Amino acid sequence: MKRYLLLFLFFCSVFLTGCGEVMVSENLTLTRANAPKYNEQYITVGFIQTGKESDWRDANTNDFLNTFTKESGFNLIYIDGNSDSDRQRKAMNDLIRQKVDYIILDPIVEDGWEETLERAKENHIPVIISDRQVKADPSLYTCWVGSDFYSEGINAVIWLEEYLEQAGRKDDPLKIVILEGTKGASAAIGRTMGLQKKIQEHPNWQVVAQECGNFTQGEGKTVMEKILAEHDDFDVLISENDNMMFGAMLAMDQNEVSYGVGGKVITISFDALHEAFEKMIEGDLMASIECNPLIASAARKVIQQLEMREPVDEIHYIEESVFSYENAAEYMEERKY
Ligand code: GZL
Repeated sequence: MKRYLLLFLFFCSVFLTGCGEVMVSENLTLTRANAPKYNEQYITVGFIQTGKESDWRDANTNDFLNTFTKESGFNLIYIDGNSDSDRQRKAMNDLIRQKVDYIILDPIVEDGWEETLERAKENHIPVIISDRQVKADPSLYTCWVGSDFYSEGINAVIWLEEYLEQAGRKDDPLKIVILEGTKGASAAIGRTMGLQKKIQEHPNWQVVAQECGNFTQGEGKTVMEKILAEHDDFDVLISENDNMMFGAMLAMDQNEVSYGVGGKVITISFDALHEAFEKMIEGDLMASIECNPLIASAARKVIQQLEMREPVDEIHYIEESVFSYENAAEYMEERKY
Protein backbone atom coordinates (compact mmCIF):
# COMPACT_ATOMS: atom_id res chain seq x y z
CA MET A 1 0.00 0.00 0.00
CA LYS A 2 2.87 2.32 0.86
CA ARG A 3 4.25 1.76 -2.67
CA TYR A 4 1.07 3.07 -4.28
CA LEU A 5 0.80 6.03 -1.91
CA LEU A 6 4.36 7.02 -2.73
CA LEU A 7 3.82 6.62 -6.46
CA PHE A 8 0.58 8.62 -6.19
CA LEU A 9 2.49 11.40 -4.43
CA PHE A 10 5.14 11.15 -7.12
CA PHE A 11 2.63 11.62 -9.91
CA CYS A 12 0.87 14.44 -8.03
CA SER A 13 4.13 16.31 -7.60
CA VAL A 14 5.38 15.69 -11.08
CA PHE A 15 4.40 17.84 -14.03
CA LEU A 16 5.59 17.84 -17.63
CA THR A 17 7.20 21.00 -18.97
CA GLY A 18 8.26 21.69 -22.53
CA CYS A 19 9.21 18.60 -24.53
CA GLY A 20 8.61 16.17 -21.71
CA GLU A 21 11.10 17.28 -19.01
CA VAL A 22 9.80 16.09 -15.71
CA MET A 23 10.08 18.48 -12.75
CA VAL A 24 9.74 17.11 -9.24
CA SER A 25 8.90 19.60 -6.47
CA GLU A 26 11.92 20.32 -4.28
CA ASN A 27 10.59 18.62 -1.18
CA LEU A 28 9.77 15.26 -2.76
CA THR A 29 11.92 12.71 -4.49
CA LEU A 30 10.55 9.43 -5.78
CA THR A 31 10.85 6.99 -2.91
CA ARG A 32 9.81 3.36 -3.21
CA ALA A 33 8.24 1.18 -0.58
CA ASN A 34 10.14 -2.02 -1.27
CA ALA A 35 13.11 -0.24 -2.86
CA PRO A 36 15.77 -2.18 -4.82
CA LYS A 37 18.75 -3.69 -3.08
CA TYR A 38 20.74 -0.48 -3.23
CA ASN A 39 20.10 3.19 -3.47
CA GLU A 40 16.77 3.04 -1.62
CA GLN A 41 15.38 6.17 -3.25
CA TYR A 42 15.50 5.50 -6.99
CA ILE A 43 14.25 3.11 -9.65
CA THR A 44 17.44 1.60 -11.06
CA VAL A 45 17.42 1.18 -14.84
CA GLY A 46 20.18 -0.49 -16.86
CA PHE A 47 20.32 0.94 -20.41
CA ILE A 48 22.38 -1.04 -22.94
CA GLN A 49 23.05 1.11 -26.03
CA THR A 50 24.37 -0.16 -29.41
CA GLY A 51 27.38 2.17 -29.47
CA LYS A 52 28.24 5.51 -31.08
CA GLU A 53 27.97 4.57 -34.79
CA SER A 54 25.99 7.61 -35.92
CA ASP A 55 24.71 11.07 -35.00
CA TRP A 56 21.28 9.49 -34.66
CA ARG A 57 22.69 7.19 -32.01
CA ASP A 58 24.24 10.09 -30.07
CA ALA A 59 20.86 11.89 -30.08
CA ASN A 60 19.17 8.71 -28.86
CA THR A 61 21.73 8.26 -26.05
CA ASN A 62 21.44 11.89 -24.94
CA ASP A 63 17.65 11.54 -24.85
CA PHE A 64 17.94 8.62 -22.41
CA LEU A 65 20.54 10.41 -20.26
CA ASN A 66 18.30 13.50 -20.08
CA THR A 67 15.11 11.54 -19.38
CA PHE A 68 16.12 8.95 -16.78
CA THR A 69 17.49 11.47 -14.29
CA LYS A 70 17.75 11.36 -10.49
CA GLU A 71 15.41 14.39 -10.41
CA SER A 72 12.72 12.24 -12.05
CA GLY A 73 13.35 9.34 -9.67
CA PHE A 74 15.73 7.14 -11.65
CA ASN A 75 19.23 5.79 -11.18
CA LEU A 76 20.36 5.14 -14.78
CA ILE A 77 23.23 2.75 -15.49
CA TYR A 78 24.25 3.57 -19.11
CA ILE A 79 26.31 0.98 -20.99
CA ASP A 80 27.93 1.72 -24.39
CA GLY A 81 27.72 -1.51 -26.41
CA ASN A 82 30.63 -0.31 -28.57
CA SER A 83 28.98 -1.93 -31.65
CA ASP A 84 29.73 -5.37 -30.12
CA SER A 85 26.81 -7.75 -29.43
CA ASP A 86 28.90 -9.97 -27.12
CA ARG A 87 29.66 -6.89 -25.01
CA GLN A 88 25.94 -6.14 -24.89
CA ARG A 89 25.10 -9.68 -23.70
CA LYS A 90 27.84 -9.54 -21.03
CA ALA A 91 26.50 -6.20 -19.84
CA MET A 92 22.99 -7.60 -19.61
CA ASN A 93 24.22 -10.53 -17.49
CA ASP A 94 26.05 -8.06 -15.22
CA LEU A 95 22.88 -5.99 -14.79
CA ILE A 96 20.93 -9.15 -13.94
CA ARG A 97 23.54 -10.04 -11.30
CA GLN A 98 23.23 -6.48 -9.92
CA LYS A 99 19.45 -7.09 -9.66
CA VAL A 100 18.52 -3.78 -11.30
CA ASP A 101 14.82 -2.97 -11.41
CA TYR A 102 14.53 -2.70 -15.21
CA ILE A 103 16.67 -3.23 -18.31
CA ILE A 104 16.30 -1.25 -21.52
CA LEU A 105 18.09 -2.95 -24.43
CA ASP A 106 18.84 -1.53 -27.89
CA PRO A 107 20.18 -4.69 -29.64
CA ILE A 108 22.78 -4.11 -32.36
CA VAL A 109 21.40 -7.14 -34.20
CA GLU A 110 18.23 -9.18 -33.76
CA ASP A 111 19.80 -12.63 -33.23
CA GLY A 112 21.36 -14.17 -30.12
CA TRP A 113 19.14 -12.85 -27.30
CA GLU A 114 16.95 -15.81 -26.19
CA GLU A 115 19.25 -17.11 -23.43
CA THR A 116 19.97 -13.70 -21.88
CA LEU A 117 16.33 -12.67 -22.01
CA GLU A 118 15.34 -15.97 -20.35
CA ARG A 119 17.84 -15.23 -17.56
CA ALA A 120 16.35 -11.76 -17.01
CA LYS A 121 12.86 -13.27 -16.87
CA GLU A 122 13.99 -15.96 -14.38
CA ASN A 123 15.30 -13.10 -12.21
CA HIS A 124 12.03 -11.15 -12.55
CA ILE A 125 13.68 -8.17 -14.26
CA PRO A 126 11.41 -6.62 -16.93
CA VAL A 127 13.22 -5.91 -20.22
CA ILE A 128 12.09 -3.15 -22.59
CA ILE A 129 13.46 -3.43 -26.14
CA SER A 130 14.19 0.04 -27.55
CA ASP A 131 14.70 1.08 -31.18
CA ARG A 132 16.02 -2.09 -32.85
CA GLN A 133 14.25 -5.41 -32.33
CA VAL A 134 15.15 -8.94 -31.20
CA LYS A 135 14.29 -12.30 -32.78
CA ALA A 136 13.02 -13.90 -29.57
CA ASP A 137 9.82 -15.19 -27.94
CA PRO A 138 7.85 -11.99 -27.10
CA SER A 139 6.95 -13.48 -23.70
CA LEU A 140 10.62 -12.99 -22.74
CA TYR A 141 10.40 -9.20 -22.75
CA THR A 142 7.82 -6.60 -21.74
CA CYS A 143 7.50 -4.60 -24.97
CA TRP A 144 9.29 -2.89 -27.86
CA VAL A 145 9.40 0.88 -28.41
CA GLY A 146 10.66 2.19 -31.74
CA SER A 147 10.11 3.00 -35.39
CA ASP A 148 8.26 1.15 -38.15
CA PHE A 149 11.32 0.54 -40.33
CA TYR A 150 9.38 -1.27 -43.06
CA SER A 151 7.05 1.73 -43.47
CA GLU A 152 10.08 4.02 -43.57
CA GLY A 153 11.37 2.06 -46.59
CA ILE A 154 7.95 2.17 -48.28
CA ASN A 155 7.68 5.94 -47.63
CA ALA A 156 11.10 6.57 -49.20
CA VAL A 157 9.96 5.08 -52.51
CA ILE A 158 6.57 6.81 -52.32
CA TRP A 159 8.46 10.12 -52.08
CA LEU A 160 10.59 9.10 -55.11
CA GLU A 161 7.47 8.20 -57.12
CA GLU A 162 5.85 11.57 -56.31
CA TYR A 163 9.06 13.45 -57.18
CA LEU A 164 9.40 11.68 -60.55
CA GLU A 165 5.70 12.31 -61.30
CA GLN A 166 6.13 16.06 -60.68
CA ALA A 167 9.33 16.06 -62.79
CA GLY A 168 7.59 14.35 -65.72
CA ARG A 169 9.85 11.31 -65.29
CA LYS A 170 7.21 8.84 -64.04
CA ASP A 171 8.02 6.27 -66.75
CA ASP A 172 11.79 6.79 -66.86
CA PRO A 173 13.98 3.69 -66.51
CA LEU A 174 16.06 4.09 -63.33
CA LYS A 175 19.33 2.62 -62.05
CA ILE A 176 19.32 2.60 -58.24
CA VAL A 177 22.16 2.24 -55.70
CA ILE A 178 21.33 1.26 -52.11
CA LEU A 179 23.66 1.67 -49.09
CA GLU A 180 22.43 -0.74 -46.41
CA GLY A 181 22.83 -0.40 -42.64
CA THR A 182 24.36 -2.99 -40.29
CA LYS A 183 23.61 -6.58 -41.40
CA GLY A 184 21.07 -8.19 -39.05
CA ALA A 185 19.94 -4.86 -37.58
CA SER A 186 16.15 -4.48 -37.69
CA ALA A 187 16.47 -0.89 -39.00
CA ALA A 188 18.37 -2.22 -42.04
CA ILE A 189 16.17 -5.32 -42.42
CA GLY A 190 12.93 -3.34 -42.30
CA ARG A 191 14.04 -0.49 -44.55
CA THR A 192 15.50 -2.86 -47.15
CA MET A 193 12.27 -4.91 -47.21
CA GLY A 194 10.18 -1.77 -47.64
CA LEU A 195 12.45 -0.42 -50.40
CA GLN A 196 12.47 -3.72 -52.27
CA LYS A 197 8.68 -4.15 -51.97
CA LYS A 198 8.00 -0.82 -53.68
CA ILE A 199 10.92 -0.85 -56.16
CA GLN A 200 9.78 -4.21 -57.59
CA GLU A 201 6.48 -2.53 -58.56
CA HIS A 202 8.47 -0.70 -61.28
CA PRO A 203 9.69 -3.15 -63.98
CA ASN A 204 11.93 -0.45 -65.55
CA TRP A 205 13.73 0.28 -62.26
CA GLN A 206 16.91 -1.71 -61.54
CA VAL A 207 19.02 -1.91 -58.35
CA VAL A 208 22.54 -1.95 -59.82
CA ALA A 209 24.43 -2.01 -56.48
CA GLN A 210 23.44 -2.79 -52.87
CA GLU A 211 26.28 -2.66 -50.32
CA CYS A 212 26.54 -2.50 -46.50
CA GLY A 213 27.94 0.71 -45.01
CA ASN A 214 27.19 -0.26 -41.38
CA PHE A 215 25.39 3.04 -40.65
CA THR A 216 28.74 4.89 -40.37
CA GLN A 217 29.96 7.89 -42.39
CA GLY A 218 33.42 6.41 -42.95
CA GLU A 219 32.12 3.14 -44.33
CA GLY A 220 29.53 5.01 -46.39
CA LYS A 221 32.37 6.82 -48.16
CA THR A 222 34.50 3.68 -48.60
CA VAL A 223 31.62 1.61 -49.98
CA MET A 224 30.56 4.41 -52.32
CA GLU A 225 34.12 4.70 -53.70
CA LYS A 226 33.98 0.96 -54.49
CA ILE A 227 30.56 1.32 -56.18
CA LEU A 228 31.73 4.32 -58.23
CA ALA A 229 34.69 2.26 -59.50
CA GLU A 230 32.17 -0.21 -60.97
CA HIS A 231 29.16 2.00 -61.83
CA ASP A 232 29.57 5.42 -63.41
CA ASP A 233 25.96 5.76 -64.49
CA PHE A 234 23.13 5.54 -61.93
CA ASP A 235 20.14 7.76 -61.25
CA VAL A 236 19.20 7.30 -57.57
CA LEU A 237 21.19 6.79 -54.35
CA ILE A 238 19.20 5.56 -51.34
CA SER A 239 21.18 5.41 -48.08
CA GLU A 240 19.67 3.69 -45.03
CA ASN A 241 20.88 6.50 -42.79
CA ASP A 242 22.05 10.10 -43.16
CA ASN A 243 25.62 9.47 -42.00
CA MET A 244 26.34 6.94 -44.77
CA MET A 245 24.84 9.43 -47.26
CA PHE A 246 27.20 12.15 -46.00
CA GLY A 247 30.15 9.81 -46.60
CA ALA A 248 28.82 8.84 -50.05
CA MET A 249 28.54 12.52 -50.97
CA LEU A 250 32.25 12.98 -50.26
CA ALA A 251 32.99 10.04 -52.59
CA MET A 252 30.73 11.46 -55.32
CA ASP A 253 32.41 14.87 -54.95
CA GLN A 254 35.84 13.24 -55.42
CA ASN A 255 34.57 11.49 -58.58
CA GLU A 256 32.80 14.61 -59.88
CA VAL A 257 29.39 12.89 -59.87
CA SER A 258 26.64 15.51 -59.56
CA TYR A 259 23.77 14.86 -57.15
CA GLY A 260 20.82 16.58 -55.49
CA VAL A 261 18.49 19.21 -56.95
CA GLY A 262 19.58 19.86 -60.55
CA GLY A 263 22.19 17.08 -60.34
CA LYS A 264 22.38 13.64 -61.98
CA VAL A 265 21.77 11.48 -58.89
CA ILE A 266 18.59 11.73 -56.79
CA THR A 267 19.62 11.45 -53.10
CA ILE A 268 17.38 9.91 -50.43
CA SER A 269 18.35 8.88 -46.89
CA PHE A 270 16.87 8.03 -43.45
CA ASP A 271 17.02 9.59 -39.96
CA ALA A 272 16.39 13.31 -40.75
CA LEU A 273 19.28 14.64 -38.62
CA HIS A 274 19.91 18.37 -38.22
CA GLU A 275 22.79 18.10 -40.72
CA ALA A 276 20.42 16.37 -43.15
CA PHE A 277 18.13 19.40 -42.93
CA GLU A 278 21.08 21.65 -43.74
CA LYS A 279 21.90 19.50 -46.80
CA MET A 280 18.25 19.46 -47.92
CA ILE A 281 18.11 23.25 -47.68
CA GLU A 282 21.32 23.39 -49.77
CA GLY A 283 19.69 20.96 -52.25
CA ASP A 284 22.41 18.27 -51.93
CA LEU A 285 20.06 15.89 -50.12
CA MET A 286 16.61 15.62 -51.68
CA ALA A 287 14.70 13.68 -49.03
CA SER A 288 15.28 12.24 -45.56
CA ILE A 289 12.79 9.82 -44.01
CA GLU A 290 12.52 10.64 -40.31
CA CYS A 291 13.52 8.01 -37.76
CA ASN A 292 12.88 9.63 -34.40
CA PRO A 293 15.62 8.92 -31.78
CA LEU A 294 13.64 10.61 -28.97
CA ILE A 295 12.33 7.31 -27.58
CA ALA A 296 13.25 7.63 -23.89
CA SER A 297 10.03 9.26 -22.68
CA ALA A 298 8.00 6.42 -24.20
CA ALA A 299 10.24 3.90 -22.39
CA ARG A 300 9.89 5.86 -19.13
CA LYS A 301 6.08 5.83 -19.52
CA VAL A 302 6.20 2.03 -19.80
CA ILE A 303 8.21 1.81 -16.56
CA GLN A 304 5.80 4.10 -14.75
CA GLN A 305 2.90 1.90 -15.96
CA LEU A 306 4.72 -1.19 -14.70
CA GLU A 307 5.34 0.52 -11.34
CA MET A 308 1.60 1.18 -11.13
CA ARG A 309 0.89 -2.45 -12.13
CA GLU A 310 -0.94 -1.21 -15.24
CA PRO A 311 -1.10 -3.30 -18.46
CA VAL A 312 1.46 -2.35 -21.12
CA ASP A 313 1.09 -2.58 -24.91
CA GLU A 314 3.56 -4.94 -26.61
CA ILE A 315 4.44 -2.49 -29.42
CA HIS A 316 4.91 1.29 -29.20
CA TYR A 317 5.54 3.04 -32.54
CA ILE A 318 7.15 6.48 -32.48
CA GLU A 319 5.51 9.10 -34.76
CA GLU A 320 7.61 10.08 -37.83
CA SER A 321 7.45 12.16 -41.04
CA VAL A 322 9.11 12.53 -44.46
CA PHE A 323 11.13 15.68 -45.15
CA SER A 324 12.53 16.95 -48.45
CA TYR A 325 14.41 19.85 -50.04
CA GLU A 326 10.99 21.42 -50.57
CA ASN A 327 9.91 21.60 -46.89
CA ALA A 328 13.15 21.35 -44.84
CA ALA A 329 13.48 25.10 -44.27
CA GLU A 330 9.93 25.22 -42.87
CA TYR A 331 10.70 22.63 -40.15
CA MET A 332 14.39 23.32 -39.46
CA GLU A 333 13.88 25.56 -36.42
CA GLU A 334 11.73 23.09 -34.47
CA ARG A 335 14.09 20.12 -34.87
CA LYS A 336 15.39 18.72 -31.56
CA TYR A 337 18.30 16.63 -32.95
C1 GZL B 1 17.17 3.34 -36.35
C2 GZL B 1 18.52 3.13 -35.74
C3 GZL B 1 19.57 3.27 -36.78
C4 GZL B 1 19.63 4.67 -37.40
C5 GZL B 1 21.09 4.78 -37.64
O1 GZL B 1 16.19 3.22 -35.38
O2 GZL B 1 18.61 1.85 -35.15
O3 GZL B 1 20.83 3.03 -36.16
O4 GZL B 1 18.88 4.83 -38.56
C6 GZL B 1 21.62 4.21 -36.33
O5 GZL B 1 21.56 6.08 -37.87
O6 GZL B 1 22.95 3.97 -36.38
